[in-house]
Amino acid sequence: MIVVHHLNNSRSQRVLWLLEELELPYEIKRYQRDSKTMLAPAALREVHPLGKSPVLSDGELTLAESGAIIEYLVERHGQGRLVPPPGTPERLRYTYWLHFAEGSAMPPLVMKLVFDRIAKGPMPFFVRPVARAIAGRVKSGFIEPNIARQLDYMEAELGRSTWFAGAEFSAADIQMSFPVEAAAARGGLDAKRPRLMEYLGRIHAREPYRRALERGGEFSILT
Ligand SMILES: N[C@@H](CCC(=O)N[C@@H](CS)C(=O)NCC(=O)O)C(=O)O
Repeated sequence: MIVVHHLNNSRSQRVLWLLEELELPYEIKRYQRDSKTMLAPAALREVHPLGKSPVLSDGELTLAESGAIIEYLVERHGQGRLVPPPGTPERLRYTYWLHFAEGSAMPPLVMKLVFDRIAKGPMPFFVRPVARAIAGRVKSGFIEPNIARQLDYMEAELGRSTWFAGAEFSAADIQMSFPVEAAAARGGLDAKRPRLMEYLGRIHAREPYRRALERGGEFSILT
């Protein structure tokens, strides 16, 4: 039986969604973030040493990293669904976006969250102006321009095809959904990039996406 080690409000929502798209049976083992630190509980480190979500168990296998999990599920259980045929330009784009999501898109979005928290977090009053100034410089000089450049690029790519890998919806769209959701939540993505906003709308309208939300429970973007 496939078991998803699922942390509330997290990237593991994508794995539930993929399993719903593939109509595979699965169980959810739930973990709750600490309400103050928002970190995963120590119990998740008993499943995988890094204690991050998602983690997938399938028989003897334990696998972390959402991209690796998605590749595994599609290859092992997908029967050719949600992946373009090998050797096609779409397959290469599929691979590219599958990696881009966590390798390029997420790091500046996570950095933004961290630096926003630094600026707002508790600290002695005399440190606050300095901390805020440093956080502001890093955000305006590095983080936000990177996010904006990536969003412009994604917006342009969605002008080439309906979905990230081509004309067909693929598992790369599931992987890409998280950075696009995160950008809409806190990365400045809005109606000025209509293709990305429309893409989000199309994702949210999918039945398997909705079923995964129902099974996963609360979902809002954190890290
Ligand atoms: N690149 C990893 C990132 C995993 C990750 O950072 N997961 C977050 C949830 S979205 C997490 O477990 N955060 C809680 C913590 O760090 O304690 C993946 O895509 O699986």
